[in-house]
Amino acid sequence: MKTALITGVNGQDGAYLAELLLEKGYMVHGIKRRSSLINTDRIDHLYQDPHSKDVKFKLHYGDMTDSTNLIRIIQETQPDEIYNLAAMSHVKVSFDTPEYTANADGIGTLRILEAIRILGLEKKTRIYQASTSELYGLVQAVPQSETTPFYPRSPYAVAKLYAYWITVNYREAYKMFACNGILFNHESPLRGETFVTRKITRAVAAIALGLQEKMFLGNLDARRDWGHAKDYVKAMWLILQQEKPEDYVIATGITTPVRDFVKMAFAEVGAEVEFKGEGVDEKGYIKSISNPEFKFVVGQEVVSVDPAYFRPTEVELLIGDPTKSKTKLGWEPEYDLAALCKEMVASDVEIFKKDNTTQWEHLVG
Ligand code: NDP
Ligand code: GDR
Repeated sequence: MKTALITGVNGQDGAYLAELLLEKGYMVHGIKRRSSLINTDRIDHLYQDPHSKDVKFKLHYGDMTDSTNLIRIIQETQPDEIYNLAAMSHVKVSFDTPEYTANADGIGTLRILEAIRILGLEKKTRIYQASTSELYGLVQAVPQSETTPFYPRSPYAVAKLYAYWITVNYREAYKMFACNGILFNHESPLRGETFVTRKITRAVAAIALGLQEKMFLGNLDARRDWGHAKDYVKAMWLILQQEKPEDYVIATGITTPVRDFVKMAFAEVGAEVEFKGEGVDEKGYIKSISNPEFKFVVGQEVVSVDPAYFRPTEVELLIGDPTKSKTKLGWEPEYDLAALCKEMVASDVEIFKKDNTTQWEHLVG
């Protein structure tokens, strides 16, 4: 039986990955930082009573900013594979907390790599680093592949650039099996509420049920290559099962503007949206309704632009080239954007039918 350690186990990807590795028969250890309220909703279905025999899923308190804690957990768990998913992962928020982001996302990765060296686990433990399409930032060339130059555009992306290169450096310097997965945006019903797809699907559900009048968004022109997190955690696992440690782009190869995702999400609840105006004056209106179950009104203004959501420096266009992962890993996504959007809207409609609180909708993100 293999042992895996997942940092950020209660995040979107951590939850899907823990489920996948448990299905594969792994002993799974997860690192979770202390919070004032228990925030394990995404992994509650995987919970195993630590008092029972044969526990296969165990949580440990830890933090990416605490080296001694990470060394102790790695020493205790002796993992065959570490998936380093923990990070302050919100690009806009990284402009507000740049130093913390550098510490957790950049130096945090170094702490894991150094822990492996200190404990003499270079030959035993394989490491997956959660790298990101945000590294490409200001467009140099499209589609973006493993050889496209980086030009990060946020404190988050700059921190992740350090993490990317320190992973490559430790692989070369100490012959460690350390790999970067350069993952493009991936979403799911478990996506954090302040990332744009989930913000949209939640707002569509709340508006459809008459709990909210409209949503405020930032840059509607930004284009992203969106996939499903469930498909992307399979790629993480495949990357660590190869003979040689290498870096891989994981993407769908299709890019879509934020504005079109808004239209797709409204279409799921039978509302056609049209956009009128330009720049900060652009708005989305209900043009027609085909499902009387929901509370839309033709002509209702359902989307406004709020510049508070603009980023000081933006990443306008991401479109990945997954050729290497498809040919070398044999990776193939099961979901397309339409199926992803459908699942997210349906999930949020169900959530709001049970619990109709939307009070923090406009706070951040
Ligand atoms: P989430 O934001 O959903 O999860 C991040 C996890 O990291 C949470 O469990 C969070 O804990 C934890 N965390 C944050 N800071 C610390 C810290 N200092 N110490 C310990 N744990 C911490 O992100 P995703 O699951 O979406 O992404 C996983 C990783 O992949 C991240 O590194 C992200 O940057 C990267 N990535 C994500 C992509 C995406 O589209 N989803 C694309 C490319 C890369 P808490 O719940 O307490 O906040
Ligand atoms: P991103 O994801 O920054 O790509 O980072 P996000 O969903 O936050 O933004 C995508 C694009 O949508 C635009 N946008 C808005 N974004 C948010 N959050 N809120 C809004 O109201 C809004 N309006 C428009 C953004 O400007 C942007 O262009 C995600 C994270 O998961 C990172 O951790 C990961 O590394 C990258 O994806 C790949």
